Amino acid sequence: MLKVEHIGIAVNSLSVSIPLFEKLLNTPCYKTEGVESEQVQTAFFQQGDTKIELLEATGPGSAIAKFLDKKGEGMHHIAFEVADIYAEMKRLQSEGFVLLQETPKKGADNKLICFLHPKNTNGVLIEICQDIK
Ligand code: CMX
Repeated sequence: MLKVEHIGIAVNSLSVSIPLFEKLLNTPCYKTEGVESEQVQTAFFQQGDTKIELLEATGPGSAIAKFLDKKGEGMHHIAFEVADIYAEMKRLQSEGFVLLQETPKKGADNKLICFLHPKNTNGVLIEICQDIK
């Protein structure tokens, strides 16, 4: 793993949380982007070498909607940047981690992504991601 690429935070409303995080981090939101396949709308903040991603559900089938229903707003996942997502998925699988995708899928911010099931990672949802070149 190269670094923490971003930390994902589930929120009820981006229109409330974007100004909140702009004040908190003292930096503007540099991008909002919808990911239709995940039924989420995202907002990004650069913070040094890493990012904060706010996630709002856009449909009841969204993993974020389910998370908010069950746990409420809060930290949703940690994403690690990797150099070769295919090699890293193979390595993690061989170490016994449960991958939630068989092949990487397209995520927000021009990334290929794959999630690991939180049951096998001490209750923390982990994403690995790689820039699409
Ligand atoms: N962090 C930690 N635990 C989580 C979690 C999260 N983000 N989301 C769910 N869980 C836990 C649940 O609390 C539950 O635990 P218990 O069995 O102890 O109750 C368990 O995982 C199963 O969860 P569930 O509510 O029954 O939900 P599902 O099994 O339907 O889905 C998960 C859970 C992680 C497999 C699913 O949310 C998923 O596939 N996530 C990956 C995709 C995703 O999160 N997309 C949104 C972000 C997209 C983006 O960043 O662009």
